[in-house]
Amino acid sequence: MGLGAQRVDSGKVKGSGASPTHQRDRLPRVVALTGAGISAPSGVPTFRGDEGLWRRHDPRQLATPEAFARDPRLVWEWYDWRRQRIVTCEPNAAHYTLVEMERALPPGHMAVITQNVDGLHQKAGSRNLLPLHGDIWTVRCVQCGYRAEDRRVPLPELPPRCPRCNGLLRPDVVWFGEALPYTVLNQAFAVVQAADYMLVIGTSAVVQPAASLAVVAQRHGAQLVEFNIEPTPLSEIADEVVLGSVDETLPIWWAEMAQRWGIKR
Ligand code: BJW
Ligand code: ZN
Repeated sequence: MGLGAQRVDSGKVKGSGASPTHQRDRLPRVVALTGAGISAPSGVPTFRGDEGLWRRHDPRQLATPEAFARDPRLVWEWYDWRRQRIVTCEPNAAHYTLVEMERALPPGHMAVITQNVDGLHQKAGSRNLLPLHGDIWTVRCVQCGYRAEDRRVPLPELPPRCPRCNGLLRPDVVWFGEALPYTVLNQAFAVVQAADYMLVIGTSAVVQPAASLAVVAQRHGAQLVEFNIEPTPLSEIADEVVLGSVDETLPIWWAEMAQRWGIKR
């Protein structure tokens, strides 16, 4: 999804003085921060852990601007392989639960901040979405800035070339040492500061600045709820840790909360 299509409302509900006649507006503001673990049940490889991509591949050789400058073809072979893995993957119950939450809560009360580049939140139908690390299905020219969606798998030529200036195209993702998209990151900080619930879903919470969003949310009064198959550095400060595969745990958590908040599903 292009940034222009994003609809992010960061207004606060806490202490907003909502009229009792507007019951829906009194429902909490929820933000989800998602990582590779939410897409694991869909068959998308994670980065860290026993089965993770970094077990077999050195991130410095593949996910840095220096690596791309050194060997663009090698970097593209890795991304082309990942695109071939992801293209057949479908969103799972966790992605769809976040869509259901967005539809059930008042407009602007639900946002998804994702570190994932796989496009599964978009495919599931999340609309209020902030992709922090870019999109594996978009290419960008390192020379002239040309940017376009490209869903061809496999790509016919590696590395692909810019149709405008014949410069090198790169995946439009954020590598280590690169700044996150400024507007998206600012919007992310705004929504977490307004959140009543911060759901941290399927991330090892070691990559910055994404992981710090959870801490900021909690400092601004949000309940921090973590969903993961194992503890992370955030678990110690989380208000609740829900262990288990997120495609199973998130739908259950949401069913309980929807009942508590009087939401008909
Ligand atoms: C399940 C599950 C199931 C599995 N159910 N759960 C020292 C200290 C602090 C920061 C730094 C530092 N040294 C360097 C930095 C900065 C660096 C950083 O954070 N490094 C740390 C690793 C140390 N950060 C950056 O460089 C960022 N940029 C930056 O800081 O810029 C500054 C700047 C400012 C101004 C100008 C210039 C620069 C950029 C970070 C970019 C990260 N990029 C990647 C690649 C994206 C493209 C691609 O996909 O190829 O993003 S790396 C990779 O990690 C990817 C992910 O989005 C990201 C996070 O990973 P994630 O999603 O958490 O996945 P995993 O695999 O780690 O975890 C999966 C989890 O799921 C696990 O916990 C499982 O248990 C769980 N799980 N199955 C529930 N079924
Ligand atoms: Zn170009």
